[in-house]
Amino acid sequence: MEKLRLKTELINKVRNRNAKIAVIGLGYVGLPAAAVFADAGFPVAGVDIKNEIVETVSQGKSDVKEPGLNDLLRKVIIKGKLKATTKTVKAVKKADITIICVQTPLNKRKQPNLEYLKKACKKVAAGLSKGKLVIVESTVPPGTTKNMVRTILEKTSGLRCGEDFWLVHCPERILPGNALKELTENSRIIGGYTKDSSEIAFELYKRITQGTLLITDCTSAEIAKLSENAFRDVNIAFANELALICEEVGVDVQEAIALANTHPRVKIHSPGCGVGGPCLPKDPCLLLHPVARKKAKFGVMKPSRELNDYMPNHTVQLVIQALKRNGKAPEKSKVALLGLSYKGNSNDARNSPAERIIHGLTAQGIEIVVYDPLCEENFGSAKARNISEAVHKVDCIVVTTDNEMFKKLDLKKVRALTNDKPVIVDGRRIINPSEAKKHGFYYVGIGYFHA
Ligand code: SAJ
Repeated sequence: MEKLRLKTELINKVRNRNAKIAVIGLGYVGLPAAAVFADAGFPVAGVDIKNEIVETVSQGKSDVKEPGLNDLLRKVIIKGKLKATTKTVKAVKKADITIICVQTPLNKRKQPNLEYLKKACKKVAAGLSKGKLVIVESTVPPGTTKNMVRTILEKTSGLRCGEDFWLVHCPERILPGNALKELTENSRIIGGYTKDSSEIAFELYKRITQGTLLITDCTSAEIAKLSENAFRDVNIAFANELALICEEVGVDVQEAIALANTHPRVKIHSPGCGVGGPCLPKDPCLLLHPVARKKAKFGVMKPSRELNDYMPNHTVQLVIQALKRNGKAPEKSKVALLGLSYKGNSNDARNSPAERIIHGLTAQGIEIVVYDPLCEENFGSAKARNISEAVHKVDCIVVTTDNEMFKKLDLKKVRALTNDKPVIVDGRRIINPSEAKKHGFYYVGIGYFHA
């Protein structure tokens, strides 16, 4: 009876938007989530162990570069709906609902490092009391919520999951760079440890998103989340393998994929010079974690990951071959690399293929100048202030992201600034090969390599 009373109480608080929320981890996932819940009217405590983050957020600012996020933060901080703090246990004690959004990176051996999550869970458990809901939004290996998270919460608090408190895995699904829109529009998967857990979380997420709310159990939610990114990674690997085949047989992979994609049930992704970011390179490894010792049977996701990981090296090889074919010694050549972020039109340099390409080219003694007006990173290379400065007296231009501005390069103007016999290595296939050739470039692209 008490359980039902506590559940009804919490649901009513959620419906009245006065359920207090603590969001643990104010990074790329937690901070936009905290701001959106606060904007929906909930009193939110944003918790981070880093003082600098708490200070910045308290001033209504953030280092997480998401369009619209600073404006929203300012609004909810001024309204008093969002307060940032370093005190996890205190914030959890006051909260009715705690949402864990800490990072779950890979270690050097590409195994999940769950230390941040464990520490967060211990602190959450120390502040836990009856009638509360704990939500894990962090991306985790299958089984983590119902095993590791539940066990830590129960052991440290002495409470029983599903009886005294509720537990849900509600994976984040936001596209970095479009977080606010996706948080309020995307469908969400609600993986409850019990039916009651899902019911309460359903009421909560209904208040921030117009998307459909899909109810399941914790582990199905974990697998679904991981498979979204693993599917994308495998699909891109397939496109990359096609690109390598096309380079061998002298076919343009872009044309081949466009033709194949006219079939109503085919949707091949785009090949490229690498797959970066915080999610795609990591999530297949988390998904494979439970079967890590049975490697032989699982031969799709791991080789796909390896192929995608190889693409920056392949791009380096294309640059070297193209320079040599044009009578240029790599160690005496200068390359302009356009695009530093991990994907186009983004300022985010996490796991960027550009970094590996820069290191590979530098190792060959190639001089590099980088250019990306959207991204602050330079990966240790000289950085040009504009495109003219970038391509001045270079032997080769390597395109690493599909930024809108790189698609509109004035090839005639660029050609007038480069050295003789210039090369373009198009890592994103955004430059028209005929146009490039017309303006006197030797054009090489992923999936378009002519010996
Ligand atoms: N890429 C390709 N070819 C493609 C598509 C992408 O080479 O056809 C490359 C991009 O250049 C980039 C990398 O893949 O380097 C990843 O970019 P992305 O746009 O696929 O995705 P992310 O990492 O920014 O965000 C993904 C999204 N997942 C899916 O679209 C299935 C997002 O919705 C997730 O919320 C996010 O991961 C996450 O946080 O898990």
